[in-house]
Amino acid sequence: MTFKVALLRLPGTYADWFRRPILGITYLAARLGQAGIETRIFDAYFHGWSMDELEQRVIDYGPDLFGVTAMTHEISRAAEPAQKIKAKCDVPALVGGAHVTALPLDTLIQYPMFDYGVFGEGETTVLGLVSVLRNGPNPDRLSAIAGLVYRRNDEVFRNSHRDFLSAVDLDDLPFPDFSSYYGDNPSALAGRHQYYPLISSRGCPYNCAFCMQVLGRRVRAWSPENVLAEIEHAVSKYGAHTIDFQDEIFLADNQRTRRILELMISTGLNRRIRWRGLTRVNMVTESIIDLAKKAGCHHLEMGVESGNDDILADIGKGITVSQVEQTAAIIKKAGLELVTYYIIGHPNETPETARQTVDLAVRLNTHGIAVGLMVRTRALAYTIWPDRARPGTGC
Ligand code: B12
Repeated sequence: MTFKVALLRLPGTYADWFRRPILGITYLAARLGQAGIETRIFDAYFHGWSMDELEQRVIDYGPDLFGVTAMTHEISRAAEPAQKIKAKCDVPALVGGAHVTALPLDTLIQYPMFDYGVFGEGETTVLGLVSVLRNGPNPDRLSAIAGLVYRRNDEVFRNSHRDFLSAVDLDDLPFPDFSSYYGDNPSALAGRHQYYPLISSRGCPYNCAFCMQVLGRRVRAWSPENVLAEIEHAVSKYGAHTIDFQDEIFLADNQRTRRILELMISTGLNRRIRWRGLTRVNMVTESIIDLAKKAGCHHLEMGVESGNDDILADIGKGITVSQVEQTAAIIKKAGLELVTYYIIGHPNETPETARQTVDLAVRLNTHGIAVGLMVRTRALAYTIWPDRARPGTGC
């Protein structure tokens, strides 16, 4: 029996800020497709569709199950297509991503149009759900799917947390499926401002108070060989010339990163592609920057968060202003573009500390900056991650 799944991303809230695919649903599409389940991504943000257009396209596709990806700032808007599509197609609605991961039970209680929610990594959970739904939603079988929250007779149930995929599991995953974005166009990513998003590890070992760790604190990484194979795939399938590493921390002076960079150099990949990615102030050395540059790096981004050492200590960032200045100097001296991120509105922030942050940004004079405004909610991410000492929901 055929079973069709639609995966949705909502229209953007800020015009054209980031019209690029997102990895979460492309991994789900790849995993479902590998299991022979017809899956299509409907990314309204990427295609510039309105909410009405998104809903109509999904209704025309006629899925047996549809799922929406949502961060916290998107969750209330995610309810709208869920309600409308259900009314037309009478099929179950699923929600996944950062918000339901932070608040699995609350999300389903607050948004009754969702029948199911997936918290944490979704690949195995969604496959389990589809295999149950194909034969009718048997409550006993649903309760056995780790990482699932579901509704039965007006009650909401949350199953146990699913273990994160191991490094071996990651290497077994198919490459993300971008076919709903690029079809088979071999020059889809050949345009000047295009790049291929690639994640080479999941998780972050740090414990910054403002950050939500959707993918946990234990870092699990694809093998360097697999990372190189994915880059070759991006080049041959879509004509990619720039790789955007979306790991929470990609560039660090450690053995695995060095191996990836050395492979890029020894295979000559560094002459065919360039790459950009995130790093961390305390993980940069001159030697890793030299190697990164040789391996084709042209642009790095890093979180600075504040220009005040007491605030940096309070938020558990584990860096100081003087370290920030040293690291920025190393990266800029190597001739790489550097973008720095800041937050205004930390707990205990005063006009004076905010001013110190502005002054630091001016002093560093980086290629670009991004400034987040702290928003506090009642949500506590540590309700799910028992190893988390401090609460946070993301900035
Ligand atoms: C790369 C990235 C970006 C990129 C790309 C955006 C994107 N949406 O991918 C950029 C730089 C543009 C970005 C921007 C923003 N981001 Co951002 N970003 C990330 C980052 C570092 C990695 C995301 C990623 O690719 N993960 C890899 C994939 C494989 O994992 P995943 O997305 O979590 O998906 C898995 C599961 O969540 C689940 N899943 C996801 N969707 C669905 C859907 C269904 C139906 C199902 C079943 C399962 C499922 O299954 C997936 C596979 O296992 C995360 C940090 C993190 N670790 O999550 C922050 C993060 C997601 N971003 C965050 C925020 C706040 C933002 C901004 C709002 C910041 C701002 N103030 O402007 C903007 C929003 C832009 C927008 N409108 O899309 C927060 C979200 C917090 C929250 N509670 O919602 C995070 C968690 C950062 C943080 N630690 O605080 N971001």
